[in-house]
Amino acid sequence: MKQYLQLVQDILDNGDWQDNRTGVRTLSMPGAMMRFDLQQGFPAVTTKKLAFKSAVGELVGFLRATRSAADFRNLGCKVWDQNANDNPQWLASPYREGPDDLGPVYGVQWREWPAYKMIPVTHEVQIKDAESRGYRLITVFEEAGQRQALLYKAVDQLRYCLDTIMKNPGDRRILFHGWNWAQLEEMALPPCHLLYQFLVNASKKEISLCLYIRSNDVGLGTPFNLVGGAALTHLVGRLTGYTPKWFTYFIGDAHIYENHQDMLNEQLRRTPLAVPQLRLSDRVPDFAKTGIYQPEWLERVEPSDFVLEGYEHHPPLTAPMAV
Ligand code: UFP
Repeated sequence: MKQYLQLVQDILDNGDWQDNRTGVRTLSMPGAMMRFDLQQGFPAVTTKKLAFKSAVGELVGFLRATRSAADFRNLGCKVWDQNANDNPQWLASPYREGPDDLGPVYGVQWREWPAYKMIPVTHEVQIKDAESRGYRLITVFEEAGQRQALLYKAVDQLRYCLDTIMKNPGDRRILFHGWNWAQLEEMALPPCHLLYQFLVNASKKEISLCLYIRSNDVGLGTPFNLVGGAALTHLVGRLTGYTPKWFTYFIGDAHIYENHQDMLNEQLRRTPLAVPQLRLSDRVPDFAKTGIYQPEWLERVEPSDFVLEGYEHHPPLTAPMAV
């Protein structure tokens, strides 16, 4: 994890002070990138104790399209509690449906992105085409003197990615997105890690992931988000028969909160330890061995199916999360 420590050092040395909505200033760097070879091991920080179980619990919650902090807690992940129940802006939001509600965050977008089409009723061929793609006619109404058909479907973007990896691995459009303009204000937190693109090398039987994260808390968020992205690459690789290779991680606003500096300076004084390995339990079907495609394991997988082997770390360090 030298790359992580280099990024921390770079922001501490070259970042600029920025004010932001949380009231806690950050040292910020506009744009950063790290690339990990997953065949060399799993990108786990070793200069403090990583909240691995919590991070894979969050991933499993996303895979199940959960919108409740209670569901995340039941999966072993408490990081959503404050966003659901402590942020005054969200507490006052007309979209919050009660305690623990987060709105249609990440997972909902990944698995159930709400897609609408408005087509003039005279364009029958287009309406038929939309219906053949799974859109359902919701209503017909009058708009600017023309009768319009409104059609809807919930898009399972992630399932679409897996299906495409199986059918057309050379495709350069295997991606899913979290930034849904129509629903941003309905979410406790607009998505940070928001664009995931899978890239397959069919001859080497390798799968890679490019992940774009618009805003990243480098002290607390980055180690956590690296786990989610790398673990997802392993899972998708297992279900489609490819070995994980490159995990490239792009950050828009890479920042260190003022009150995280002591923790990070302590980490910089520590020597990184051996890189651990991720093992997925044998329960999760390996397409390369069975030849049977079982995408329903996206929902069936449990946090305990992700095992970090050979993980050695320095003593735990904590710092407050900005909400
Ligand atoms: N943040 C992360 N990773 C996440 C997540 C949030 O680093 O997965 F959900 C951090 C980034 C930022 C804050 O410090 O939370 C979000 O605030 P904003 O929406 O103002 O960027």
